[in-house]
Amino acid sequence: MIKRAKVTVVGAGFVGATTAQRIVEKELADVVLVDVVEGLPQGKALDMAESSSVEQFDTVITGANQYEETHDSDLIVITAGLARKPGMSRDDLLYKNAEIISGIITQACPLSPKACLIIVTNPLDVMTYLALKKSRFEPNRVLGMAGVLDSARYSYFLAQELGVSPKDVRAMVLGGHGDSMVPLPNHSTVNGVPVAQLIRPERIEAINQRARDGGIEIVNLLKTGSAFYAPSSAVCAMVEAILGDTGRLLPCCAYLTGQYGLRDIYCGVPVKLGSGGVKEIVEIKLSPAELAGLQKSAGDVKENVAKLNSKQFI
Ligand code: TXD
Repeated sequence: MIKRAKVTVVGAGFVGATTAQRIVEKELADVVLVDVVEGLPQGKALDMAESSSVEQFDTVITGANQYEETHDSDLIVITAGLARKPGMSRDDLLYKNAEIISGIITQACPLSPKACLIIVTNPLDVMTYLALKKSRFEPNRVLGMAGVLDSARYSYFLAQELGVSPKDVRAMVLGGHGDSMVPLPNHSTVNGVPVAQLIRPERIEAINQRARDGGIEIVNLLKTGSAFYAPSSAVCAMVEAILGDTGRLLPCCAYLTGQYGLRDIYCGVPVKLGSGGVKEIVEIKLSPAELAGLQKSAGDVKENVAKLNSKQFI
């Protein structure tokens, strides 16, 4: 019998539960959904399982408050933590979520020593760095989700501007998952046609800014939480690429060892994803302004890493 892949999703909140739902409905893997709140992961898992005959999947989903059941996972997705409220920056979440991530890594990683980790919790890039240090896994197995989401938002806004199908838009956003993220109109196309040939520069700049503010736009609308439909789609795309060893080239938060002039830091860059996580960090040619934007964004991440260092988290 072929062994089915196993994914642990930590955090049964909006992002975690929706991610779990997408994974089981696509039959990518069996899922263990973990949360500290008693009954929450069990209830959501049972509810999803009860949809299986209607949705036609036979992947198994279970819920747990502890980690025993998660042993030998191929992939661990961490979405646990606090989400932003209006007026909160991603950095406001820093210390609280650092505590949560450290605890989860210490419990989950020894039980699944070969797993890949996908971190989703904000502030994303610094939480991914913390996960690397706490897990002591090889850097290619520890990555963060942000670029797929930021690029998906950017693609949607470009599609709306042009009145074309989002299916035809391929757009890329690099850098940290924060206000200094770097949309790349020069590497964004509509079925191969560069967007710069289709949209005036001032409009492109306005769309770039909307992409940078994409997260807060949703926070301000929802008022009590942050985005989860597009984020869970983005996580699921990464899970599918890793488990299926597809080699998809996606922007992910990856550990840099000199690429783009950056070292010992996590930042959003294009990577080839497959079994074992990051197969290759792809260095694309950036304009001096784009490269400066990427380096500034990585500098912001470094500042947060330094804050965690000063409080002995790392
Ligand atoms: O692009 C991205 N990376 C992001 C990141 C896109 C969207 C959301 N992003 C961040 O994900 C967001 O800022 C938060 O830091 C996380 C989770 O967002 P979500 O919207 O799912 O938050 P919820 O609904 O509050 O869910 C969090 C759950 C909740 O059920 C808690 O009980 C649980 O996390 N939690 C824990 N589970 C397990 N273990 C521990 N220690 C724990 N602490 C809280």
